[in-house]
Amino acid sequence: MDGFWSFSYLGDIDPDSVRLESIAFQEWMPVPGCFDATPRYAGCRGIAAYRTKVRLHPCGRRVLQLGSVHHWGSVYFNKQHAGTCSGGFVQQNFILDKDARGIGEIIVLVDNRIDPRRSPLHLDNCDWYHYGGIARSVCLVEAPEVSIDAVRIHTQNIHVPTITVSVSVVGISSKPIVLQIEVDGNTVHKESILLSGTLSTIERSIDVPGLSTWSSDSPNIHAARVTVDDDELIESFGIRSVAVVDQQLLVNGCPVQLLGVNRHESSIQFGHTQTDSLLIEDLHRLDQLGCNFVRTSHYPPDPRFLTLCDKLGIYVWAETTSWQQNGEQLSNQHYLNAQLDCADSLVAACYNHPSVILLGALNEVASHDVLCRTPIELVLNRLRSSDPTRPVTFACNHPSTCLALPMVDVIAINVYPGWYDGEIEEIPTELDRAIANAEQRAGRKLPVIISEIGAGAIPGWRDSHNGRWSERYQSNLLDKVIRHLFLVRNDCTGLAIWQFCDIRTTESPKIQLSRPRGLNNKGLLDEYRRPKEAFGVVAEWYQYLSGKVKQPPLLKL
Ligand code: ADA
Repeated sequence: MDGFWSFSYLGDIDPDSVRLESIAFQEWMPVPGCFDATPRYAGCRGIAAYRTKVRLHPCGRRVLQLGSVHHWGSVYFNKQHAGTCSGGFVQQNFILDKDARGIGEIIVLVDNRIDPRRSPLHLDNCDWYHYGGIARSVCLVEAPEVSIDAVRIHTQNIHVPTITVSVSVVGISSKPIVLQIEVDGNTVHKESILLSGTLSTIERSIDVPGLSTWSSDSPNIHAARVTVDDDELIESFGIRSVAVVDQQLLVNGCPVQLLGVNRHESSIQFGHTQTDSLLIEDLHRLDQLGCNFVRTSHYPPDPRFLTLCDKLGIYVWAETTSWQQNGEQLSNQHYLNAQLDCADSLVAACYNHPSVILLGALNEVASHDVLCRTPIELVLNRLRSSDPTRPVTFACNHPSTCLALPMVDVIAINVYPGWYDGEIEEIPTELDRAIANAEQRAGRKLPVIISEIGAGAIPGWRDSHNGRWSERYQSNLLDKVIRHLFLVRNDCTGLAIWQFCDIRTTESPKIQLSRPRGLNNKGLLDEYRRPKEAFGVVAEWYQYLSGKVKQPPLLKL
């Protein structure tokens, strides 16, 4: 369904007041795309209407899959309301009338306003621009009455190897259905099954001898083709295990060292929509940096990015949508329900991607506030119960007072010594202090990731003082951080520098006043993905630490 849809910007109105037949669709807008990333609608916040038409085919089940609506949407099929969605960054499915024939009309009303009632996960002080639109692809699925809703595959044992395949089947049938599973073209399982209800989950453990494992160094991907009678679904997967043992994060039983960055899905030209070209450009930049790790901050990532990380062997920390909620916000039931739904959607989006080795949530929430303790526990346990195959964590910026660190599988600390407070010379002491405090609060030794650290640099600002906002200050700070973590301490599991590239930030004055140009300027690249001085410094370090070059960077005087 991707392409140019009819479009009309309706403005700051109540969506319930919209009369579909009165909308004059006189413009065109791309889907996927963010309408407020275009010059004409830059900065606009209100209701936008998208419309497309599609030839319908006879089917037993018709589902509209919206890849990501930002950040509230209301869907109509042939003028009949099909449902609403909110939050963005995750796929939303709408069951449409399967008996409709001929040409079908789909209208999506999209609201990019910040509205805690309709879209509780978005707050106007979150430090990224909340673009609006239909930011990821749209598909119309027309399937048989008995069809496959989802296939989940995880590694039960890397040594045989053995996989567990879980097939969700919708629809009822009076006669047995035939389930068949092929891996890389070879049939590995076939059976007849009598379905027990309108939604059945069939789980089978299957030995697949000879399949090669997935890791960052050898990112082997396999294809599973699952058929149920006339329906089929193909899913890629990898054979790999993830575990925490003492202070180490193990992939396939081997300790990993994570050399990474935080990456927003945001570009100054396309908003949250990532073209194929942008994804490949960013992955080339990650390769130039020598990165083997990306934290997809601060919301569920585009599955297309995960597919590329699977293929290229880049480890991923994926997390729910969240940013510095306080105790009152986090303990609000409406917000918590939205956060738990987001956790379920995150698990569904990441499940078959071997690159995702960590699940996160609740970035920098007020974890020192007793009001946050139970909500954090509920969300982390929801992630664990939905996906027991991956460790869970959250990025904590209260390492000395956090009440939730005993709940994580991996300690992750956001800390900005030398930027928000103190000077570069104090970084080693401050890092050691933060790590010691977090370990004390966690009550046990765990793998430690510095999940955010960095400095702002205005592109091109080179000044003899080499002070804050200069490119030199940023590269000096990061040099000090990496030298201390990996040469002096050499006991950290990983580092995710904040951040990959400069991005537009929220228009909230509270944030804007500390964000020159209206951007978060802590990128190693500018907003057009052009390298700053620090990009080269980090690349020298990561290439050395990953063994690609023999000599460490020279000490900065
Ligand atoms: C926090 C937050 C990031 C960003 C960063 C900064 O750590 O998690 O999203 O806002 O601060 O740039 O200050």
